[in-house]
Amino acid sequence: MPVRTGEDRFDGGPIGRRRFSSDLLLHGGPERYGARVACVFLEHPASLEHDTAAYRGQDVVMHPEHARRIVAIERELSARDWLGFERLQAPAVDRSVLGAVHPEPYVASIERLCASGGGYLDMDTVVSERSFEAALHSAGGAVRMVELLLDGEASAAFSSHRPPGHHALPSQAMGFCLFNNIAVAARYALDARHLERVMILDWDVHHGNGTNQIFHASKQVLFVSIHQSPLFPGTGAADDVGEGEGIGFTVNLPVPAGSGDEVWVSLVEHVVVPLAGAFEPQLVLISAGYDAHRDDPLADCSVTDEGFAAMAHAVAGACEGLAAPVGGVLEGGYALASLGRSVAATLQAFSRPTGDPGSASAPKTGVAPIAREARDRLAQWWPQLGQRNARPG
Ligand code: Q9C
Ligand code: ZN
Repeated sequence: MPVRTGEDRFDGGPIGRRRFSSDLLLHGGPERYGARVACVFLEHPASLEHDTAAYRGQDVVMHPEHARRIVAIERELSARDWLGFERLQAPAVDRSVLGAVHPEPYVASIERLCASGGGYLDMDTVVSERSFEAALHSAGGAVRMVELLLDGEASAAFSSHRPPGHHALPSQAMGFCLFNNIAVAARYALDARHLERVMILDWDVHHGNGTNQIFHASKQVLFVSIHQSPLFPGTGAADDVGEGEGIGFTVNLPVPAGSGDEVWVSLVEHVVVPLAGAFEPQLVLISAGYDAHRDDPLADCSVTDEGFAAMAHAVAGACEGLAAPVGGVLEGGYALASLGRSVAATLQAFSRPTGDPGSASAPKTGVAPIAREARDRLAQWWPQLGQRNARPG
């Protein structure tokens, strides 16, 4: 993979929020798409070496979370000239940064299992010899992305790695996830970079139980998850709203099987975006899974490529209004062609947050009943979402 290291691109240190590296602009960044923003795509070849296939005698049993997912994404982006994104190679995560979420004995246990040739961590979650290396770069990509966003080197970015992360608990792998990449990155933003408010939107079709648990008692992280219910992992009921001083800062938005763009985009436009306006995050991270796609084999929602584009546009537009950088971290998504197209739609929205020149970023959907119910429910903590303040739609 012809990628450059981060080190040889970004050596100038912090140059201020919402300012952009002249180096990136000089080298033909996305300003030719109309927006004066630098956008970065993080990748690492180790993502291709995390082998999840099971070998049963002569037969190879395919696992849905396989390396061709990354290939499919990069093939689609390559065909679109990377949509003006700068490609950077992700470093391995710093062990002490990882340690802020995952205790060292857990990290060491994953390292040992991989070194011994690999094995199963649960029925779904399997590692090979190179999986530990892949996982270090998957977390490292999310952390490097946050560094670039907070240093003003990029206003939007996407970390495209595997294994995914949002099901991982501090000391337990699950649901194809080893380390909770987005939680490690958010923790880094709070602890090392002293941010006070980070918003995480999880639009993977499965509930992000790991992230939900890690920030359950925190009011510094507003965690919002839209997920099919009932479905794996079974958590994420609407009445799980956080605990202690974190009450109201966990927002679960379960949707029934069959939900499509109407429901998903309406929830983003009429619940997630107003929540962002009320919380005023300094950084927005998206657990960007694409398994709510209508073509996905693991779930039963029917979001289209256009639906993912609309969700990304709504979030990116809100971030622009709040002067908050936005970063996507790849989670699930198992229909290869649809995954590639939907990631491309996300990147396109990130690079042009207000859409084509001249077009407004007004909501594209009305307030679906499920979004109305969520607003009513959330108004006790977020009065801006109450009836009195509802826009007609
Ligand atoms: N054992 C992600 O999308 N399926 N993970 C469990 C019953 C697990 C999905 C089926 C699905 C995990 C990152
Ligand atoms: Zn998923």
